[in-house]
Amino acid sequence: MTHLYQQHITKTAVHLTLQFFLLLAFLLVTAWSHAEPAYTKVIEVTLGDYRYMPKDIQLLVNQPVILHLVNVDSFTPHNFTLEDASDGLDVNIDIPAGESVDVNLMPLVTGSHTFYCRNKFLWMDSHREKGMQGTLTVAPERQPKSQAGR
Ligand SMILES: [Cu+2]
Repeated sequence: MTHLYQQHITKTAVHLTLQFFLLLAFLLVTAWSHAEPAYTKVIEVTLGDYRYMPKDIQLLVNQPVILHLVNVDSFTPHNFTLEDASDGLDVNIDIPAGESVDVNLMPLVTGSHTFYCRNKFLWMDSHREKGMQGTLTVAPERQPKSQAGR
């Protein structure tokens, strides 16, 4: 008898604890999703083995982003170059081996641009010739519903 009673108590306690954690999780998720619009989108790009990952980057016009460039190579320094000053995209930045650099971008015009690594070691092929380049595409802004008819 006593054994059954205790088991019942324990089960109730487990259920209450579970419900508490579910409620907590729900509140956290709700708070998180409401906080989302406040921060600038971060796009992580990995540099290593003469490649960018991803090699295709999609942006929206007039939407600021932070490119988080991570050089995962142990010894090879890399670079990220974009030459489109008129489009709000003018970058030439070195990322030392094993380090990361953040770049703020504000694309002003839609279009497609090539980015690449400027580095070259002695007589060897440049990193770009080894395949270290990619495409950054700026797509039209999503229209707010109130302006859809314009
Ligand atoms: Cu490189």
